[in-house]
Amino acid sequence: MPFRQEPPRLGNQYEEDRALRSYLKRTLPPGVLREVEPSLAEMGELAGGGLYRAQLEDRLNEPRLTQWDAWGERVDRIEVSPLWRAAGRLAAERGLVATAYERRHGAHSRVHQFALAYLFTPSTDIYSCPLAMTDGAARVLTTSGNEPLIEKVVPRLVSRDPEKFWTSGQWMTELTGGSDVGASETVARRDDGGAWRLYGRKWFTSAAASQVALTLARPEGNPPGGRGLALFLVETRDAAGRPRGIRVERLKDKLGTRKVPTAELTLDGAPAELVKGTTDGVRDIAPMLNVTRLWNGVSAAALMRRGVALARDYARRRSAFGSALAEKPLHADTLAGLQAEAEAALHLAFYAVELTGREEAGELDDAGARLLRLVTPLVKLTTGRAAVGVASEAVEAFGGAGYVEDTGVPLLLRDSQVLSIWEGTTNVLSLDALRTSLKDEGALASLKAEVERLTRGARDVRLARVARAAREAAAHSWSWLAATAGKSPATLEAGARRFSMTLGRALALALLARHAQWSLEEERDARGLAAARRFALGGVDLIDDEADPADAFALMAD
Ligand code: MFK
Repeated sequence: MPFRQEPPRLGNQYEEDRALRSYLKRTLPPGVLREVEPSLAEMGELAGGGLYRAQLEDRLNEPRLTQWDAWGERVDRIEVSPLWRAAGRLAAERGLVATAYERRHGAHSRVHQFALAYLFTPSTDIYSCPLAMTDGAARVLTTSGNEPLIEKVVPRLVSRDPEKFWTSGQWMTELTGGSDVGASETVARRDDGGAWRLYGRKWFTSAAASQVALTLARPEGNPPGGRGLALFLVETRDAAGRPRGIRVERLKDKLGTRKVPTAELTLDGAPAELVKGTTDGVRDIAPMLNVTRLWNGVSAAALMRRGVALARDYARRRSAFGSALAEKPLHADTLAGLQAEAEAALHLAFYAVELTGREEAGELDDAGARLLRLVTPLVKLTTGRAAVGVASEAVEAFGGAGYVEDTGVPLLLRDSQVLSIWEGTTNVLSLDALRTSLKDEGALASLKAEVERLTRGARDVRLARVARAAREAAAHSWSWLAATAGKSPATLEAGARRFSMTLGRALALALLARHAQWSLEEERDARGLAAARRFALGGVDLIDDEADPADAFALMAD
């Protein structure tokens, strides 16, 4: 018999995900878990079965832009791949956005929705992007007080009927700045009938096939900066499917997320409706950013999980030097490190999901809301960076096969790389977390208290070292900020990433410790303990009290 290498296989991605099931068992009341579990098991079956096969078959398909029809008419039609068309239908039917707004299970509805998203995401080539923005738009609109827009658009965004379901874009990025949104140059002008029209160039608009988009523009005469921008809703096409005052100049040729039709757009009199006031657009769109950052965190955890699931299965099917890779201590040790990072990301992202659900259900007090404001960028930046590292290791775990496109494995790395870039890069979010901590000492104090509370319950002696590491790292963030703030703005800014990453990893470790204790007691399972101990080994406290920004500038000099 010639040698034949079995490819990696996936089973039911819900049934096989011990960490997710254990988390849900601890978090959801038994009655809620019983009600939502069938939907998760079905999604898990699809994600490891039909959807995964469709994803592999769809590998070479990409979105297509047709700018002109045969008779010289500008049409700017965007067609997405077959997998994406199927994903759109499925997302509507399974309520990937709707679940959060129907609120059948009150605050727990967000946990249900994001558990579905976590299972759906790795098999649908970042269809989570339009869903994230749609969710963010629904959140902004429902709290906007703009009744006509709420009535017209929100039922579409939260529909379970694929024929009615609309997705929303989030057009923010311009040539002048992806991060510095206040530098936007798009202008809003009233036409003769008094309606708003937008003129400008949007440089990087994800999921450009959406039916509506939230975007920022500067009403003529407004001052520069974020305050001078206003938030608008654009309906992208007329009833015949023609673009409304919008030209799609080209689709972006990106490293990853290649199924996402990301476009450069020219707005040339695009009709738009003001969502709230004529100023403070950045502040008005911020709730959308917080929702999409949540999706980013859950997507990061989900892609990490997929990398580990494939690498773990492959390790059982691949032999080298006389035995299966899974039996090799060093290979097992490497994969265990990835599993610990994935479990940490799961707990961290879902912690923010839980707070969001409680906020929306009116169960969060002011201190909780301020804690969530700080936790959101921490979750996004910590999980986004970790996802890139885990994906790179997962690719390597396949040896040369992981570097070959038709295994489907390289996709993991390419798609993970975006998670630390869009919706705010690691550095921009680190600065956001730093600013929030300086502006609201109470938020940072709540976070430190949360780490202490979570670790206090971790009584098992084997968790003592872990709990101490989490508490000391959180306390170090606090003392570094107190010692540095007001002394040297450059030292403060240069240390923002180490400060934020330390807070993010300290919170993740505290959450792992709390879950490990519960799992030891309730499930008689020591794997949560192993995850916490292993995650701690990867380093938590990254702060350097001696760091001098002059060193960085010296290193960067010619
Ligand atoms: C897989 C799942 C993910 C899928 C989604 C993918 C789609 C990809 C689409 C995109 O990538 S869209 C582009 C995303 N772009 C960004 O995320 C921009 C990153 N830059 C920032 O976040 C900057 O920090 C920011 C633009 C907000 C800075 O702008 P400014 O003009 O200097 O604003 P400033 O002064 O910091 O904040 C203005 C107001 O908003 C302040 O409130 P006040 O007016 O009351 O003082 C802030 O407190 C408030 N604010 C800012 N960020 C907030 C916020 N409030 C709540 N939450 C936030 N996150």
